[in-house]
Amino acid sequence: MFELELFSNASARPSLPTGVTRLEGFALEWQDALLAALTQVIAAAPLRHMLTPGGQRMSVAMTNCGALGWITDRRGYRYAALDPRSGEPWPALPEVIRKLAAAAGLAAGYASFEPDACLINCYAPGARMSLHQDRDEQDFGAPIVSVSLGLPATFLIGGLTRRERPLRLPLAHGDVVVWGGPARLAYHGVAPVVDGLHPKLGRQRINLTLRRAGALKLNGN
Ligand code: MD3
Ligand code: FE
Repeated sequence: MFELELFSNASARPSLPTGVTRLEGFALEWQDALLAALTQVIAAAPLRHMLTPGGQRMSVAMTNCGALGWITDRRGYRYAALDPRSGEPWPALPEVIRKLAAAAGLAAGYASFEPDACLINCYAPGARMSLHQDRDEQDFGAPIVSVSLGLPATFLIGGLTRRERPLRLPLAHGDVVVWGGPARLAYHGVAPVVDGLHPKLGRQRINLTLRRAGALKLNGN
């Protein structure tokens, strides 16, 4: 009758930093079109393990679609219009990814999110991404949208300095997270992916990171 709700849904849920919006299962209704589009992109621009500027091979395999692709090699981190592996432009941003990004942006309060870069990160069991900031983009006013597919993962969300102890945010297949405003430059990472078998993706996790990397468009140009 008068039970205290010690663990109501609201209080059991770790509160997210301002500017972080989690959209649970948001991508599920797009998943088949999304996976078909990814298969095509990866056929044209295969996943590869890039080198950090320090010469370490990244445990995450990557490729890109969209006008700009994020790359790293001995010369540094940057965006490039051409895939260095082929010398060709990255595959175009598939319509389903553009629509998903815009819908997720809208759901998080961003009226017109139009990404020009989609980084595709592929994690095998054990792969991880250490704490870092995303700061290779030209306009930090635009949000970042990330889409998690396949094996579950745990995002590590720190503060604006490396010092802050990161919060752990578990994510499942189909979850979308929008990072903007005061969270845009937060340190973040991905804990080592735990082995498992996803019904559609098998032993892997794929994350799409959608960003506005180039200058923001004015008046639709
Ligand atoms: C942005 N990738 O590629 S974004 C990356 O799961 C990257 O592969 C993540 O970080 C991944 O640079 C998905 C996760 C993320 C988490 C916290 C953030 C992005 C953030 C905080 C501020 C800005
Ligand atoms: Fe990042």
